[in-house]
Amino acid sequence: MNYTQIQSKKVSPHSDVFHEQRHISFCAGCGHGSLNILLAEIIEELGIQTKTVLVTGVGCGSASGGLQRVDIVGTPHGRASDVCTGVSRMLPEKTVVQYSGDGDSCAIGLAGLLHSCARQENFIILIYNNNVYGMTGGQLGPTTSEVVPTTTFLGGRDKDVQGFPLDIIDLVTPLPGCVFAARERLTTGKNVFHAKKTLRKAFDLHLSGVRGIKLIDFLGNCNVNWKGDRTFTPITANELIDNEVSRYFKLGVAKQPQTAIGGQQPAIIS
Ligand SMILES: Cc1ncc(C[n+]2csc(CCOP(=O)(O)OP(=O)(O)O)c2C)c(N)n1
Ligand code: SF4
Ligand SMILES: [Mg+2]
Repeated sequence: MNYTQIQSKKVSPHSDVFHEQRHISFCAGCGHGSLNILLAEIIEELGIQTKTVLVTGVGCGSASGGLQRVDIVGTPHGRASDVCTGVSRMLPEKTVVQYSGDGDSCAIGLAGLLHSCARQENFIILIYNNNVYGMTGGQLGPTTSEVVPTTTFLGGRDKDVQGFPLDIIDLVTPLPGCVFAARERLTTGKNVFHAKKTLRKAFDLHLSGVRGIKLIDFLGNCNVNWKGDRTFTPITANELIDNEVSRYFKLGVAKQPQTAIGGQQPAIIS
């Protein structure tokens, strides 16, 4: 089948892949919900429900395992890329998808993620980047930007004390085994639809047989735990992403096969 010929539908919560009846543990207005709906829709559109394996990290996004009607593997905190490596090597016919928070993937799980790129493993990585450790209460982490208040550093990152935020796209882009790297934001309806198109690109590339890591970093809010010297509603939290957080984390497609660094083209799986 030529997967790229399948049309992308509008974003809606009605997908057979999405367990609408399940209890959803995400806070109201959290972008984890939007990302799960996008993921379910794309799996449904591509007809890959029975061949998808969703590998969840530890964080608020772990709940995704209860929302998607696909095979699920839960992992210890920070080990999702390593488990994806094992699953995708043992079951190469499956579409393996890592779903992690920024803490899970860019702090405790950073080494596993980077080595997966270096080895040119063959799976898709989705990062929900809310700039904090959301599930444990909103502590500052390596991806916290200066504008996001945290419960441990009330005014957010002070670069004179904590240095600079880590940009995962900058880290993976030079690695030839990472064949697709992009950043999106889950804020307005328009931006969520844009994010869906990029997510679809990553899946299309994967299903067309291009081997390597396809990674998307999704900027999203943690509206309840972004609280330090100020607090937020879902709307003002999303405005902070659009107006300020996205100044620290550049949006858009940073890498795709035509732009592979050093002329090293990714291997094609027949
Ligand atoms: C080895 C280990 N260390 C720490 C924790 C505690 N812990 C659970 S979730 C979490 C952070 C999750 O943050 P993130 O990955 O950014 O996801 P979010 O909840 O923000 O979406 C931490 C530190 C743990 N479960 N296991
Ligand atoms: S704690 Fe934050 S990241 Fe977790 S579900 Fe609530 S708003 Fe989302
Ligand atoms: Mg987080």
